[in-house]
Amino acid sequence: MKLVMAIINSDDAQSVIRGLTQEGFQITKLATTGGFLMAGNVTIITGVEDSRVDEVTRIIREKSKSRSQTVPTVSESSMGGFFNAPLVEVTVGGATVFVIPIDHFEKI
Ligand code: 2BA
Repeated sequence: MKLVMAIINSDDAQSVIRGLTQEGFQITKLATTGGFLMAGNVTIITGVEDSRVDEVTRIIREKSKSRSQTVPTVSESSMGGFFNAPLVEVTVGGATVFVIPIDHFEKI
């Protein structure tokens, strides 16, 4: 058995969750925040049999798109305080997917 943990853009989260639950996967949705952009994203965790891992990643791939985002950078001034530095463009997933082996699974 595996734990699939997927960090998903908030805009794609509903579509991914619908796709997974329609195929019978049980999921837990966590409200998370990316450390770089400090913007909200969604982390989905689902415990699945090894034979269904490919199906989960296929659904996530189909339902999430990568997009370009322009974000302001903030730098510290030598005089103290902060000032706005140039905008930077980053490509944001899509999804970042981890597949983790599970030693033990039990519902109590
Ligand atoms: P954030 O950390 O907010 O990162 C958003 C996007 O900013 C990233 O997209 C990447 O394109 C860019 N980025 C992140 N750190 C950077 C850096 N040090 N320098 C330049 N650009 C940087 P994604 O790679 O698609 O990641 C989307 C979100 O997935 C991340 O949000 C984070 O919440 C999560 N994530 C990605 N890789 C991860 C990892 N190895 N471990 C844990 N979480 C991860």
